[in-house]
Amino acid sequence: MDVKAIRELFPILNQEVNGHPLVYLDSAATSQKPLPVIEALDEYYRQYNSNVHRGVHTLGTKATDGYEGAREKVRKFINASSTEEIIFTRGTTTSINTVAVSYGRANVHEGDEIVITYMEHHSNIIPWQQLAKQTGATLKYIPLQEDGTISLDDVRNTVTPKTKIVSMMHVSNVLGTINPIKEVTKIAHENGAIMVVDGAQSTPHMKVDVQDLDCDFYTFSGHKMCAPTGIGILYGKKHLLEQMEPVEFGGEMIDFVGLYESTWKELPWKFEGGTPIIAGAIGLGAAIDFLEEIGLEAIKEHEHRLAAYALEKMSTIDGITIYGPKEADKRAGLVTFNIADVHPHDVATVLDTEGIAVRAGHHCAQPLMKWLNVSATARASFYLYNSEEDIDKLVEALIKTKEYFSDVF
Ligand code: 7TS
Repeated sequence: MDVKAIRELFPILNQEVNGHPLVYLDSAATSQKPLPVIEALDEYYRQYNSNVHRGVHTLGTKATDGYEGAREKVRKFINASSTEEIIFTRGTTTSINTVAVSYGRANVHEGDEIVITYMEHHSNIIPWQQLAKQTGATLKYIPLQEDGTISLDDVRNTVTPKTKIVSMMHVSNVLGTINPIKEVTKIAHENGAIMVVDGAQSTPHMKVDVQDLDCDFYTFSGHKMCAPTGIGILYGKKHLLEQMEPVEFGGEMIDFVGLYESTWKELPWKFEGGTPIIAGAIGLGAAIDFLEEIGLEAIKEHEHRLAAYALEKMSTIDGITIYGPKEADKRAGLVTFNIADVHPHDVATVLDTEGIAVRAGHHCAQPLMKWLNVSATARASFYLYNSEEDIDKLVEALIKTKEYFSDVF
């Protein structure tokens, strides 16, 4: 992969921050956007901005083709069997909430169980807490191994015939752990439960095949994979989506409206109430074209190399604690860490003065922070535009940070 050529396509990276060339290591929060995506949005707004599914005029037809064309690109991208299974949402959070509200309230009852893990993002915890409260179901957690992975034995011990829903992240935004979704799905199905996957941190970085995984729902966000904010995907198996009620009611999602009764459009539109996220979907389509042209395998390989390099270099820093699996092949392209006696917010602030952007905080995973016995951590996350040089700069700045704080205190 030619990182230098790729970087040229991301205009935002070509700038100085606080007098230093920007080193962007916060792609797990949101990725930067390449020219083909920026240009697709520009072209849409300059040349064919229009509402979809209604007008017969030329711009409306073009916008509808762009919007529905993007749905087909998403279908192929995750290998769903039909575009009826691809619902445009605002992002992972909205997608998981849609499943919890629509599937959950209809199928989960008192005495049933919902199973998640200790490593989940708040977006994959709170919708299930709410569902458990509303239905009288029990929320159960699959424990973590010492190294921040899960064991299939623990999955088998936690999931029971009472379990109706298992929901799990594919890749952890804190530990970098890659979870064995295919195997967990099998265990969920053997117990009569459905499998929901939070794919926010997987789809940007690796090939995902929903038919191979056999999961029932798969959710992800466009903004972490080079697309604009405000667009995401809910994939669901057709036979489940067909049974489910819409969550939002209004324009666009209806077939017939009477004074007291209405009927819904067929899939996938019954879940897309209101004027949809047209520009966002077109931008997501352009992002998928861009990622596929480079190749998800090449991106995964590149990030794997960066993670291995970062783990090796960063572990030489005196007083550093790195969280998650120690072996690079068990994890994705991010490294979460703490430096002894320096608060992660101070680490991130000092790094920012060197032009290096990392995230500090609880990363929307407070139960995981509790499990790690910390209140916060710092995190460097990589994407296709990062290089070994970025990691060298990070390590150099971390050593400086440590020295600065040991001089001050
Ligand atoms: N699930 C995981 C695993 C995530 O990492 C995130 C966002 C979400 C769900 C929510 O995605 P959204 O697009 O609906 O907001 N994670 C992060 C992060 O790690 N830092 O900032 C956002």
